[in-house]
Amino acid sequence: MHTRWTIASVLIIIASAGAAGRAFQAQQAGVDSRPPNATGQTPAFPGQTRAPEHKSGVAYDVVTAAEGVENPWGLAFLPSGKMLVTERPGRLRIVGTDGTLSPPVTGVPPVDAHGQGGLLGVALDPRFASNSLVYWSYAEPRGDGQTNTAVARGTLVDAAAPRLENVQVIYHQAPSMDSTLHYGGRLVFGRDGTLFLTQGERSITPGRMQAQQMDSLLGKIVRINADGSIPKDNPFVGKEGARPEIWSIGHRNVEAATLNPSTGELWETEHGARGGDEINIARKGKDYGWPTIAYGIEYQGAPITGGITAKDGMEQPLYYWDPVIAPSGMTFYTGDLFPAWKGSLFIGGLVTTNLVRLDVAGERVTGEERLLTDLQPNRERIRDVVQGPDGALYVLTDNAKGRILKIVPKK
Ligand SMILES: [Ca+2]
Repeated sequence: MHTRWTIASVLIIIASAGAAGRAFQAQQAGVDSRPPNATGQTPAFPGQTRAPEHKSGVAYDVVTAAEGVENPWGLAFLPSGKMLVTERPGRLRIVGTDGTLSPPVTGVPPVDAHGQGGLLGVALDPRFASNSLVYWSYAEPRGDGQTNTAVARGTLVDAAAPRLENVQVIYHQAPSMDSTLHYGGRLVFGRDGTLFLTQGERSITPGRMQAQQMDSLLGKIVRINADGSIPKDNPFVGKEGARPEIWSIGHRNVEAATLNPSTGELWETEHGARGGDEINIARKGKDYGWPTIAYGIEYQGAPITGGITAKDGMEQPLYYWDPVIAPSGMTFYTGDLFPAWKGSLFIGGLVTTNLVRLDVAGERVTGEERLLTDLQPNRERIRDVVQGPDGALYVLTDNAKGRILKIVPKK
């Protein structure tokens, strides 16, 4: 039977081509015009990915606040204005306000610095001014190639030869795995003084499959008290077969987290595979889906698990990227130095070698901007971003000769 081309059908074809064109233009309006790695995936709601580009037009200078730090991973400001910085190979240093590096702080337990492992996140006790306690996360060697993420704390003595005293290991992820990948490692204190640790699932298949298992600490965000004991109001306390440290489940590899200054909730960003980096609000007892649901595809190109992006009982990311940024480090800007950035969410991009700025309205991302794009020629990956007490933004670059960059208003 011949198709009869009527005027009406031609008009329908022209109209639908116009709609496709407009959809393509809408995609082009995001900051990344490359096509997604996964074809045929649909966001769960409008604006879940590819927010429109919003150039804030803020003029800034980038100052090198310190250099010669080896693969810096985490940064915390001391009340003195000095910085505490971790170097992934296993050293903790104090950086003076003039940028001078202290000798390595002694007392740090051994770390396994292969692959993505080493000395990772760092945080000050909320009562640091009176107790001088600092906390750090790291890849813990367990023999026979087995490692796990761990958390230790100690009393910091900031002297000419700085040291940690009364060091205690307060948390070990279990089980240990023969993998050098996906340690997670951000430490964030909640408003109630409990300590969140973001983790990964160690990447290898046996670890990945445990992200949904309640008797495993892989692929979980955990919440502990500052002494390592378990908060009584954790969601799975007293539940048979579930680890009481668990706060939320179904995470792939979380290297960025911060408290939302308006709500006090824990916002986190996690790595996807090829496509599928996510922003989530990690809520008590919730399941963030990995590896059952995911955006993007496997590195080798196959669908992830069943190739589905949504399932009842599993949380949708509030935002995702495909292609990925490889997120590490995040902070909401609350300072006065950059009024136009107040409320923006800043996230470090490892693979994009730039700093991502997002406009956030409630629980939605409404605009995206890429800053520090001139780091690209030297492949300076951004590992962490922290707001300083002066309201400037401080950024760590992940190189053997890494830098601490300070972003200030243009003179
Ligand atoms: Ca997810």
